[in-house]
Amino acid sequence: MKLSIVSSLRGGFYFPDMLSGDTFRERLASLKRLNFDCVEIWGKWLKEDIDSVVAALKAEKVPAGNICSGFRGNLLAADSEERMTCFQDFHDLLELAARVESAGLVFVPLFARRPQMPDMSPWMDPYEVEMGIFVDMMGKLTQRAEALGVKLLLEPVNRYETHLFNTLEDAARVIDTVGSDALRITADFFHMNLEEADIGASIRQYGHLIGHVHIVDSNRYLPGQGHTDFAPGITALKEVGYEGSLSLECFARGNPEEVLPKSVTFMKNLLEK
Ligand code: LER
Ligand code: MN
Repeated sequence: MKLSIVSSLRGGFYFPDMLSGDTFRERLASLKRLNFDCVEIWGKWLKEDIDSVVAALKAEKVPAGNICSGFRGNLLAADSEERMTCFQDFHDLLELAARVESAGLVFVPLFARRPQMPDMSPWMDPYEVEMGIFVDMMGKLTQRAEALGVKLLLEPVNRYETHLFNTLEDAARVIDTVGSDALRITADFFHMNLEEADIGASIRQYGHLIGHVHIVDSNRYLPGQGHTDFAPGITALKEVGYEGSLSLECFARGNPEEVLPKSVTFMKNLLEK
């Protein structure tokens, strides 16, 4: 397994950047000093900055593990203009994921606690409309991903962020419906901690579908700064032969320059056990 960390292109994203450096290239240099194996690139500004990103990755000899988000709006927005803009951004981001030679695009299809689509009962309720559109979109996008040799890495998130895919089982079910190897799961320990009954058991059950992992503690701080027992999850990932990356996507409690190296040691010890 490879240890990774999310970094942005122009500073800051969903979480504050923990790597020091004013530019992406400088942050890659910090990443190497901290013994990470690869980087997860936050997708915002990737289209605009692609040439300098490719140059920075090459100059620092840092592989791109994958890219995360960076699309406008929600893929399952009720407003068709927002939905289609987002869908087009997915096409672009898949190409960019291939350009940086990464595994693929990490994404959450909808941040909303209830369905956004109209109720078309008795034909379809809002949830069925959402799922119908999602499966249709995934059919088209997985064809593109297959041609490019990258994956769509669907991330189940907790119920307070989405009503749609909360567990690995939810994601596995739709992957089965779509039926493409280019659609895989991103398993995030923060969300699994809230939604899975037994993280180790879920990983063993759906491990063959896991394409990426976000590693973060119970309180969304760095691994080692909360109360998650990572051992059962890491052991299960080893058992299923997971070879992708574990990417830090979290906040730091304290000065990142001091606490980030401690978390890296914490993670490396867990992985070596
Ligand atoms: C959202 O909570 C999350 O975990 C991220 O990976 C969003 O892209
Ligand atoms: Mn995540």
